Amino acid sequence: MLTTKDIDDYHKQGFVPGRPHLSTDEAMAMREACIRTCGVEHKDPARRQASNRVKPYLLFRWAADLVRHPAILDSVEALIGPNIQIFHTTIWFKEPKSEKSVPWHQDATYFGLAPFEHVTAWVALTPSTEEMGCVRILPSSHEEGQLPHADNINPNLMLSRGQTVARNINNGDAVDLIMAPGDVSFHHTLALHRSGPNTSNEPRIGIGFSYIPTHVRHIGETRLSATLVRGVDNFDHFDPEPAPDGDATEAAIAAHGDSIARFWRASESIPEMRLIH
Ligand SMILES: O=C(O)CCC(=O)C(=O)O
Repeated sequence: MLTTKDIDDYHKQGFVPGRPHLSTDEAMAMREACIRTCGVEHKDPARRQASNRVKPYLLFRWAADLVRHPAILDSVEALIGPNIQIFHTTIWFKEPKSEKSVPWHQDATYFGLAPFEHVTAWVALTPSTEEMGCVRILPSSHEEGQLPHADNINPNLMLSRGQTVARNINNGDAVDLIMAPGDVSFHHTLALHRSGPNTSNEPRIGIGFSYIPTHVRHIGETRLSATLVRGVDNFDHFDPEPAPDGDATEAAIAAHGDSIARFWRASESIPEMRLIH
């Protein structure tokens, strides 16, 4: 799926723009399943993210299949090697005419992972254009290392405290990742990115899959869980997670609840991770 140039560009620029990975029919089916199961938020007032939009691959069969999609994993393997775990997942759901946006940030700020080898695969289930608030990325920003972030309280920012990188960014230097349904883009965990409001009459839905090589570990004291999706795990840094045996079955709800509770516990013990992403 990725060319040699794409792989070189990922290492030099910190991202690969959208490339087709799912057929139109697959993207349509995934979009319908996503709206059916996650269109309505299951909101815990104490949390910013609706629980069904975090790690849905533990709750719903469609998401479990999507994180294991062979074409996506082939591209991830080309970027981070053959032994791959999925560590986290967020559904980025922007309603039509939504003011919601995401400020400039680095994913690494929120995860507490070392070394910095995590890649986010962003899967478009709808078109994602500038008008719809597509992801915008700053080339080569991953080479600056972990940067400090500051809070910016604003309910329309999709990160919990609107945490924004404490650095001026010239928007003119950034690149819009314009995507069609079924396209997947890839960004490095230190790449600075943001997204604007959805000014269109259509929803904009993308899912960020956080993949890590099995040697990457979590630096906090809480033992977290992850799912091996390709290769072997010779490190045992995470507890294995069960794949859902159906949609939101009792067992799936229990496994999902356990995984996200650990993630939230960890996020409270590491200052950066309090700002769950
Ligand atoms: O989908 C968006 O608008 C933001 C995505 C994002 O920040 C991410 O995938 O890390």
